[in-house]
Amino acid sequence: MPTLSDYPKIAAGKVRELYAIDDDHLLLVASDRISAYDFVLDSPIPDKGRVLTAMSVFWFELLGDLVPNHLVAYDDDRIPADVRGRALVVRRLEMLPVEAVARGYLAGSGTSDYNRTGAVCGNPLPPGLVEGSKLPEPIFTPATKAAMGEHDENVDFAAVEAEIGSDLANRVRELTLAIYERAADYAKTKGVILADTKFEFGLLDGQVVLGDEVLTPDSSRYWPTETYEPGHAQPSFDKQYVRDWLTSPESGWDRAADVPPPPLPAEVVESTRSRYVQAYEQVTGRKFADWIG
Ligand code: Q0N
Repeated sequence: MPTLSDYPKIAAGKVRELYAIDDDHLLLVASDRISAYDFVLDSPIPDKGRVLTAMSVFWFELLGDLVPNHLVAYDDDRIPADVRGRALVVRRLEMLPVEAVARGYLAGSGTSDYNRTGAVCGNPLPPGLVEGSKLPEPIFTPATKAAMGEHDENVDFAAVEAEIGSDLANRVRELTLAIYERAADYAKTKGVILADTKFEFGLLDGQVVLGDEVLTPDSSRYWPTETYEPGHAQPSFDKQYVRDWLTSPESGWDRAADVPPPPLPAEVVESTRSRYVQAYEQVTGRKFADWIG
């Protein structure tokens, strides 16, 4: 059995890491770390890495007939014991330098762009939309990956064409919208709105392949249908207890002062862990107890 230190680390994000197994294979490891208000918190959420990994696997399987993906194995001798259940063996791809975002609802930076320009990434939208509004149809809203600590920058389709060429740009847009439609339709049957989601694609043997994690709460906005109400920011399915506590007087944290947030109380950690498990079970219809690890 290998250990993680057998593999060179080739990339690290806020909460995930990527290691090289060999020329053709990488190990994508999800940690239990959680970010909120652009900080990585000191308190890990137990099982978060396993929940998000299980969710990615569910979606890779459901979408396999629509788009090829980089998943090779989730239970394999190449996976070190201490990351079993939260690590994937994936094919090494030539990643495209595009954050491929689909939005069916207006939220976050989409709302900001709309309020300034009436459009999001060059997609003109009708007047009168508000934070949380359902869009007339899903739109492709690409972004370019910013350096760590910076925010991704929304760009228009022409910028993607300039970056990767018109044919590839069209293929990425088509795949992004097709995957979003399939996933959003599925989530709707489970009582969940998939407001938006971000994909990363790469090339393998001239084919466009779906990479990264997919349709997790870290890469997507999932809203419970039950409490959906446009006109204000929707409560986050997974992180709302964390946000509410951090911004409550109880935490003693001054968000505006740009100091790191304090550690979370045990009950906030536990309720957040439970929300991740609930999100997994509600969206996938699978029991988290059946996941490996
Ligand atoms: C890859 N990323 C960005 C931090 C970076 N299958 C692949 N082949 C080659 N490169 C990548 C993948 C994938 N997935 C993806 N950087 C390189 C996303 N994160 C992943 C976690 O670590």
